[in-house]
Amino acid sequence: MLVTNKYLQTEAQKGQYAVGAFNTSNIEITQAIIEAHEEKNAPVIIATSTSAIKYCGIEVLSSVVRKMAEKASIPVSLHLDHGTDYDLIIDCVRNGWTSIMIDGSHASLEENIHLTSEIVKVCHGVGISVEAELGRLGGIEDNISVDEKDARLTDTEEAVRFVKETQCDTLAIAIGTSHGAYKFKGESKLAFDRLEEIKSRIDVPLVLHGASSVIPEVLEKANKYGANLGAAKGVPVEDIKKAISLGITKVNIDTDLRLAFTAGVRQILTEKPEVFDPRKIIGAGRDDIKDVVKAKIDVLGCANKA
Ligand code: PGH
Ligand code: CA
Ligand code: ZN
Repeated sequence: MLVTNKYLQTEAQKGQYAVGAFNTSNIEITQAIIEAHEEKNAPVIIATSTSAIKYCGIEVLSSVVRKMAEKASIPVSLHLDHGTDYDLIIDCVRNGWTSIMIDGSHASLEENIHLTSEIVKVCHGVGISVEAELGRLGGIEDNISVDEKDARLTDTEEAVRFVKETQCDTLAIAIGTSHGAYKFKGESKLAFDRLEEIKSRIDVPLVLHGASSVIPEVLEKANKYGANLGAAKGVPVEDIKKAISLGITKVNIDTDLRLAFTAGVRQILTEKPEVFDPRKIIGAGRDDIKDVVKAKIDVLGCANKA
């Protein structure tokens, strides 16, 4: 069943758990995400970046995710991750996305408010929910490098005004995470006090981007089979749990699936050099992604919430 992020996150807010937003860019990743959630009876957000849509073709990606979602025993949202291009957003609206993220986080506050309000008008007219972003994450964001010094936490007063004026359904905030596999040089350090402050002032459900944990066992396995991912470091599971306890209801995960896929594919290619059937190779990656997604569901607390 296809639903919106607003619906899933409102339910999550009531139940004090979070829904995962997992990025996909092909059939196998989508299968792994949906199968894991069906087995755990958990709701899910399938996230598609601009580059994933370009990689697959918008109609093909829409068909794959929507068809699997319609057949699934759980609620699924098809979500545009970090939408920045008006034409692409309209294309997603026309092609059956149920949720749109408008990322105006790189613009000034005034511009972000203007941009987000426009998208909210379009999307609300057709029953699509809108996630907006305020504040900046460091690291790589959909192939755009955000300078570390530009990374900036969400300002609470700005968030209050932003939500009121834009009427966005959910809000992504910056509390010290970043995209990619190299999030922290030393210890992880999230601004939980800022999250608490924002949560106490606004009612819309909150989103945490850059929430991959760079799971040590997965990293070890990838490296064992020849990967070179030296100082990769993510957000510890305990920090994710704490963020959820303080009001985060959507947790964005892409890097952890990429790492799992890499580990699985490297293992089969190393251990079974006689294999050359793409289904066996990619299928091994799919199996490893599915295991990681199932573990995530336990961290997020969304099992049996479908
Ligand atoms: C994310 C994913 N997508 O929008 O925020 O972040 O790189 O931590 O998986 P990660
Ligand atoms: Ca952004
Ligand atoms: Zn993100």
